Parts: sequence; structure tokens; C-alpha cells
Amino acid sequence: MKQHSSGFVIGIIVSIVLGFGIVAGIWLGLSSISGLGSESGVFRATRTGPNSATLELATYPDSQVCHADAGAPQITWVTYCTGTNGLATHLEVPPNSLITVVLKQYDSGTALINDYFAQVRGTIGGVAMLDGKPFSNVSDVGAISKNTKGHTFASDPGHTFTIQSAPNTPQSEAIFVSVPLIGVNSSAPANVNVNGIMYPTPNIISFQFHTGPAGITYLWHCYDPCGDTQYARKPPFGFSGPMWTLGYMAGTVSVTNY
Ligand SMILES: [Cu+2]
Repeated sequence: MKQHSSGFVIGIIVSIVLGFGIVAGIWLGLSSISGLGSESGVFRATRTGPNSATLELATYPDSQVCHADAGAPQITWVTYCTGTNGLATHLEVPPNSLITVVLKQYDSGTALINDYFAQVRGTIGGVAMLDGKPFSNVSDVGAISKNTKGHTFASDPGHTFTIQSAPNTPQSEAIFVSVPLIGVNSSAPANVNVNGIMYPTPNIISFQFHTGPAGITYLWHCYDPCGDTQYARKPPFGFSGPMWTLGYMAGTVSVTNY
């Protein structure tokens, strides 16, 4: 039998130990990611015709509705959920279609850091609807409130729903859609039961945008500093926690044939 040098043997042992270490590391990493909600099913917009679909979403001030098994502190994090109270991590929409997004916004308002996101951008007509009334900027909400009996609007958005293209997306396939999701008045009573948890009556926000060809994945994200309550949602803390975690305040939108 050929005699191996002790360095060779040590090398093999180190390789085996390192190999197990790397596998364990990946496994632990994946486990913690799934705990943070990024390992979730796909949620598809409901097709309503050959070139149209409706995407129903919701935003909550905590994670009890669609991350019910999340531990602390994630259970207290703000989050997006689907309209059916599932995870909204990976959204799918059909190609070359008019997508109608209908969103129930249950959270109160947080002042924006960047006024750019006060404007409705990239939607059909440059508008969104707030409880059935059109608006194009957060500053329109005061007038809507005056004309809405028993309104529950905050003067700030609770979140933004922003769809953006990954770097290097060809210009012809780039999408940018951003809508400030007007907050619920913080003094509104919690009078709506969702899965046994009481929330205020949500603001219903809807808007439409067009998709291009299939095979492109966009990012969705919130740009309102909602990510922290301990430090009053002030920057930089407001952009931490749920804001950088897939399935809470960020995810993907894929244009797919289905
Ligand atoms: Cu947010």
C-alpha cells in the first residue's frame, strides 16, 4: 500500500470537516431564511380575461396574519400578505396584460423620507384609487378626506407598493410602478376581524399597470421607513428588519405564462 504523507491525510480530514461545515452552513442559512418567510409559495394574479388579471394584496401592522409561526421579533414586523392571507413573497402576473392591483391597507401612516415616493408613478393614467376616489399624490388625501364621510385616512402612507426593474433590464422591458398606500388614521377603532385578530377598517387602494413579455422578474419593495417601531421608524432604523426581508416588505414579481 502506498504510503501517504501526513500532510495529505491532514488535508483530507480538513476537507471533510470543511465540507460538512459548508453543508451545515448552507442548511442553517436556508432554515433561517425559511423562518424569515422567503421560502414560500408563488401567488398568482387571478386571470380575468385573455389580457387582464387582478392581483389582491394586503398590508398589516404586524405579521400575525400571514407569518403566524414567525418568532420574536418577526411576529411584530409590518408585512405584506396576499389577499387570501398567504405569503406575498413571489408574485406572478401574466404577460402583455392589464394588471389591476387591489390592496387592503390596514396600517397607520409613517412619514416618507423621500418625497419622490409621495407621487403615484407608472400606473395607468398616473393615478391610484383610495376608497374609490382618484389620487396622484399623498397631498391629494386631505381633499379626499374632506369629501369622505367618516374617513379613516392618515396624512402619510403606511407603505409604498413599488415595482422596479433589476439592474441591466433592457429599457423596453423596464417597469417602474410606485403607489403610496395611504395609512389608516391611527385613532381608528380596530373593528375588523382577520383570522381572529382585530384591525381597523382597511383603506382600499387600487391601480392598474401593463406588463410586457414573459420571462422577466421584477422586484417589489416598500420605500416608506416602516421597518422599526423601537426607534420611531426614523432612518436608518426604519429601513431595517422587515424592509430588507423577502416576504415582509420586499419580494419579486415575475411575468409568467400561466
Ligand atoms: Cu412598508
